[in-house]
Amino acid sequence: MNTPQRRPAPPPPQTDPPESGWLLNLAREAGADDVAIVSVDHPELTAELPHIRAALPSARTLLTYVVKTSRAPVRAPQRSVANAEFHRASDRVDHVGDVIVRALEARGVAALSPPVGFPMEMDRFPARGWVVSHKLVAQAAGLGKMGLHRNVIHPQFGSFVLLGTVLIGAEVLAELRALDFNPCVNCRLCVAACPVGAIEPSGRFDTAACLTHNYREFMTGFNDFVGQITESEDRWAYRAKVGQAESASWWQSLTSGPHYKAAYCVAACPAGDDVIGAFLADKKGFVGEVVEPLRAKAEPIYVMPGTDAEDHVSKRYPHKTLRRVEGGLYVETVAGFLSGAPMLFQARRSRDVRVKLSFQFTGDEAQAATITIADGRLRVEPGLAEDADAQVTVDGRAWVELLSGRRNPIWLVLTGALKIRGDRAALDRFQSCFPARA
Ligand code: B12
Ligand code: SF4
Repeated sequence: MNTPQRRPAPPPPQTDPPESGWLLNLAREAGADDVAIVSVDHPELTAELPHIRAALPSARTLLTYVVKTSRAPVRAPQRSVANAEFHRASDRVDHVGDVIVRALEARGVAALSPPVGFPMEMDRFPARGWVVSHKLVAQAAGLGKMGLHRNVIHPQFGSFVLLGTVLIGAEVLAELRALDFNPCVNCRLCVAACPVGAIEPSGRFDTAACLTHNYREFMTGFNDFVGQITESEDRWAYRAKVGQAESASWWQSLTSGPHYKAAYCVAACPAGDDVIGAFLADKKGFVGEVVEPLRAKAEPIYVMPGTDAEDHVSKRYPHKTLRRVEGGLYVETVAGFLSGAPMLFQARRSRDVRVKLSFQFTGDEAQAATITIADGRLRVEPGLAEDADAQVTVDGRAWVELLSGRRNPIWLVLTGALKIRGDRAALDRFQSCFPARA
């Protein structure tokens, strides 16, 4: 019998530290429209560093780059056109990352490029699922700055860019680029264009509203869609809820890449040297040509009932079809309730509400916390407050099940599983600040 020949072990990789010029050229040749280098130790990246290190413990340097999206398709009211452009650009971002990672590995340098957006770390969902925040890295490296709409605006290409990052396990010496102005011109066209009112002139961003509509056919909407299917007695009940066009749209999303329902904030943005000319030459004409077709489009808009987004669509877009749905961000733990509350809080509806509630959770997730709502803001603090309007003592699991509609509040009170000490109406005031169930 032949004994297999043992192959000699390969020699250890020769580490050949990359020079910045070589790396920047490589990224450009692979398709990046702009690129910069920043150290993982940059002070603006302190909070990102543990996430960077969790992905690549040896990471010392970050290469950050932008890939342009073409303006006309992103601005097209036809979602298929805009989405195809986003998917093509995402593929180009991934391609640049792949070329760089392979070239670095050939030089014996460990590197990886986290995905452009999706797939993400869904076992962590609904908490942070992204590996590295491309926006924060791009900003730290001077590639652009976040505008009012929270996207990074490149000084030349404006909002029409997607971002990528490569984590590199070697020191790369490069001069840090500085961008000493924000290209956002504060025109507020993003505020006017967003169908769910997610962008507020104050700079507050309503993540839950954007997720519910724009990401209807992504992870959050899918959670609710599964519920719509399983809760339908038969096909007629399903069709009454979902309808033919929506079912077909799901099929498209699942087979040819998920469909964003809007990127109107990006489409409307006139910032950036290459973009701003048309806006400066004729502001009214620009709005008529770019923003109005998006505002005028008759289309379904997905909102959670009892939200600022629902009010916004009813008031501003009576010609669009309001679709009241569950947001798909389910609270499954006490920790999830406390961290998710700021995202689900309805700031505009709650402008006049003042309430301070202390919670004593018992059971597996025993802990105390106080939530204060005043002046349209919500604050979560650990511990009980003596001056709270009421104190709720409840088993953590029962509370989470109550929020998801699985438990009846009256039953919980009658059985003593939920006790309220103080102003009982405080709980109703508190609840009015969050979405209702669909
Ligand atoms: C999470 C996420 C979202 C979330 C939250 C958006 C947000 N403002 O952060 C949602 C689903 C709403 C979203 C929507 C969109 N996104 Co997005 N998204 C991301 C992701 C994965 C991380 C963003 C991030 O760094 N957030 C953290 C900090 C830096 O953001 P922030 O604005 O300061 O903070 C807000 C959020 O963090 C949010 N928040 C707080 N806690 C939590 C917890 C969770 C679980 C979530 C979801 C959000 C959230 O509230 C904060 C206050 O506004 C990146 C990809 C990546 N890996 O980096 C793409 C990314 C930011 N998205 C992008 C795009 C293009 C979009 C859309 C236009 C999608 C589309 N095609 O229709 C919209 C635009 C919405 C908007 N105006 O911001 C691009 C932006 C490119 C650019 N020029 O900046 C990125 C960089 C993808 C890429 N590789 O290019 N996105
Ligand atoms: S649309 Fe106007 S306000 Fe909004 S981000 Fe762009 S430049 Fe800033």
